[in-house]
Amino acid sequence: MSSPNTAATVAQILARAGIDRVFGLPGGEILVLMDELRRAGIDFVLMRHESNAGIAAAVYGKLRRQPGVVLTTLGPGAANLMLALSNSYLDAEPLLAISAQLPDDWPASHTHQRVPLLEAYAPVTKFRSKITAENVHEVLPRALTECMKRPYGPAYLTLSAREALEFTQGETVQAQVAHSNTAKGTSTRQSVADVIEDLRKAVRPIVLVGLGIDARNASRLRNWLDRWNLPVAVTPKVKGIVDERAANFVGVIGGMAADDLMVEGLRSADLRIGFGFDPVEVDKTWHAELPIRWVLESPNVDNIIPEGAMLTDHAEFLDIIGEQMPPAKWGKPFAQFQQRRETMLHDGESTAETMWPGDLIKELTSVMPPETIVTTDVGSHKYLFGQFWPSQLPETFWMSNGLSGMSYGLPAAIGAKCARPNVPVLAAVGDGGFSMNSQELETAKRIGAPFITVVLEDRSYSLIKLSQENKNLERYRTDFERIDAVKVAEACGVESLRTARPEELAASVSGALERNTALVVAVPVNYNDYRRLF
Ligand SMILES: Cc1ncc(C[n+]2csc(CCOP(=O)(O)OP(=O)(O)O)c2C)c(N)n1
Repeated sequence: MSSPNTAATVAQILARAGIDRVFGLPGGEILVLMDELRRAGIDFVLMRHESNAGIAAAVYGKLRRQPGVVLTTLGPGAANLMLALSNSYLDAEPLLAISAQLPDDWPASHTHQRVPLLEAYAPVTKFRSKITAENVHEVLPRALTECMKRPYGPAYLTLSAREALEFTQGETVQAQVAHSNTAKGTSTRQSVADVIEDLRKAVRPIVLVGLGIDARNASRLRNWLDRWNLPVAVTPKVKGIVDERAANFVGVIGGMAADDLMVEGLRSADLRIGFGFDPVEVDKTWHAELPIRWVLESPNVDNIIPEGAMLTDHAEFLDIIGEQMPPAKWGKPFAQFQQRRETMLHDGESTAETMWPGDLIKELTSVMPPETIVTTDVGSHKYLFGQFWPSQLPETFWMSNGLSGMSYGLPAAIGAKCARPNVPVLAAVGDGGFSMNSQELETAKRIGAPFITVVLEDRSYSLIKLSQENKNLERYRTDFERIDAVKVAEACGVESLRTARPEELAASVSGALERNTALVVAVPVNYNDYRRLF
């Protein structure tokens, strides 16, 4: 049997690593690889923009506990990956991006579409390399492995159309893509003893859970926190790791709605345990000013290990501590904060023209089951959902909060629906963000990935408009005319309606869930209402 070409070898390695879908947008230089993927049984999810393809792939991958893979052409297609790679880097989502590139021996005068891709993406990737016939067996498995090393993140590879046709030597080995933790620092028993000692002395302790926790440790974590009745706060990206309806849940930290209240609460604590807590999600500086007892199992994003951090295996830690008796009783030291947080959501009402954001959350939670995966875009609506969506289950809430990049919500919903076809998916997006990539509704329809999109319409980049006002700046160039989301959805073949009536929102979403169809609901909101929540 003749040896396979490099493109075929890439496809085989990916297939053996369990990759069944690659997201992307083609160009002439990747057609051979696309064809080899097809032959290897890997579906190519054709999208409308490479950035969206990268976001969808990363969410798909993380939910499947493997790297998501995005494939683009060279030059412009590759250049469109910056946002997705940066998001993967700062939001710890495993993403392998592969782009075409000009062959090395192309004459120097051939500058058409020549961009120094490997150099350009070096600062935002954990590993990058050119793929050749000689190195494919080494660099592709390595790239897959790097994506899954905690903190998860991106790897970037290029393959020229010429190299794709070169024949490879050697046997295709199974790439090892299981996730890996960093080696332990402190002994687990010692870490547990130290934390118990801290807690013995604490009157107002709080556990801050963040991006560095593995979702598979959710039940261990809940067992410990609930049995000991320990107050807990989470960052948006791990919403659902604890049940947010539980009595010991204090709130969401990391720049969401009610953030001043949350920071006041954190300042009033006498012990803050940073359990997998990663400040990449925090846009303020309290994490550097207040003492934190860090219990991490891997470095934080960008390989940062905070001073004095314990590096310890979380599962082992939780198994040991979960069996001990609590060293003290704390009651509900943050009750006042919990009460104030709760009240905020009821501090307004819908009118005939606009829906009060609190009603929006209330109606959607009343009809969407707990296993619903929620994705948000970036803006005021993200603050709303980040703080007030009552997540109950791990891995059911997705937002860009390290990069905080607009245009995340819709493609993230596509990735989530592909990974979990049997659970409802809700994308909550602003009208600004929606206009960045609403064309992907057609993608979702075409590939059979129906989800609910709620577009919060305020005809403005409201978060930025509020910021202008807070800075006493003139309101300048932050408003826009409406692009009718209902018509956009229709144009993509998706059912849609506009309503400011809470009951109509609930009824339409509930109907779409029953029929398992995609739905876009445009909900007019008043940007001023957000003031009462921030
Ligand atoms: C790609 C990108 N561009 C710009 C920003 C800055 N930004 C943050 S929020 C925001 C406004 C978003 O507006 P919209 O999508 O309508 O949501 P809203 O704030 O109205 O809820 C902007 C422009 C960003 N975070 N990401």
